[in-house]
Amino acid sequence: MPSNTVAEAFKRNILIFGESGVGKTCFNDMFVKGKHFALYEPFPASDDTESKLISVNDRLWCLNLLDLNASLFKDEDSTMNAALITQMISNADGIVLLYDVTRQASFDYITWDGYLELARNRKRARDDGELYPCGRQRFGCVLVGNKRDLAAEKRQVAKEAGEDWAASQGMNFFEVASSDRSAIEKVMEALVRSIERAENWDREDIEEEIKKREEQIHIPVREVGTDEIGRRDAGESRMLEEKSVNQRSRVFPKLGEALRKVLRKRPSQGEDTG
Ligand SMILES: Nc1nc2c(ncn2[C@@H]2O[C@H](COP(=O)(O)OP(=O)(O)OP(=O)(O)O)[C@@H](O)[C@H]2O)c(=O)[nH]1
Ligand SMILES: [Mg+2]
Repeated sequence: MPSNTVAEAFKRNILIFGESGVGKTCFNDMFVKGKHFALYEPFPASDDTESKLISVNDRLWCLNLLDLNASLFKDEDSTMNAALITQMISNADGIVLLYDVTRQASFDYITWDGYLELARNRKRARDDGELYPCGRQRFGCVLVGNKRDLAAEKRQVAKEAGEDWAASQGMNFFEVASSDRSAIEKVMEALVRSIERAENWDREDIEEEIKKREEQIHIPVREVGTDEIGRRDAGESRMLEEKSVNQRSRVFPKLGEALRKVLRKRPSQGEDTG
């Protein structure tokens, strides 16, 4: 049964990532509020988020949108808070890479240095702590060329360039004008599908990792049981068993929590709508 209440909706964090002036705020506002060309807003504070419900594959998703100005990474005088940026990037379940079809530099940056910044910040979050206990966490991603309405006269980025790069990264590509709400909704639907795929791959990884570690932990117990147990007295073998239980509980809270987090958050494979 499809979810049909806000409480049942799958909540996901979406980051709109692109250089200054590519139209992130307009894109956001058109998707969330259906308003055309909102007022210019500078770099948002961390709580500057917008939510919107969207139905994809008979499920209701609650998308929490945040935008991040990729130009900040180029500005040496930027007062950006590195920890906040890392948090914004690492918390994103899906990312819209946005450029302006009338500005080649905005495409070059987002498909090269900007994209690398995303990878670097995801890595930093992994290395720093327990955010992704199982190694890596994928995110959904789409590439979007904005200001299509200006393309006839001012196009600098060939449509094929966008298509080719997106295909090389295995992501969907769109050209939109941020005045066209239905085009933006199609982008977000594709992003949700991309998030679903990423999450299913993550889930498979985590389950495999748990299985692998479980097998590793079992090996010494079995060896002790067959080869050595006869030579040890009962007290010693009990101690070995206790040691193995402790080992398991040391490993599993972390993995178990990761799996619980994924399962809590994500639709189960069995109920996948395909
Ligand atoms: N013609 C046209 N103009 C657009 C479109 N989207 C945005 N703009 C204009 O582009 C300018 C920048 O848009 P914003 O949404 O403020 O861009 P931004 O990416 O949020 O910029 P920063 O907040 O500086 O990072 C504004 O003047 C918008 O009106 C579009 O699809 N077509
Ligand atoms: Mg803006």
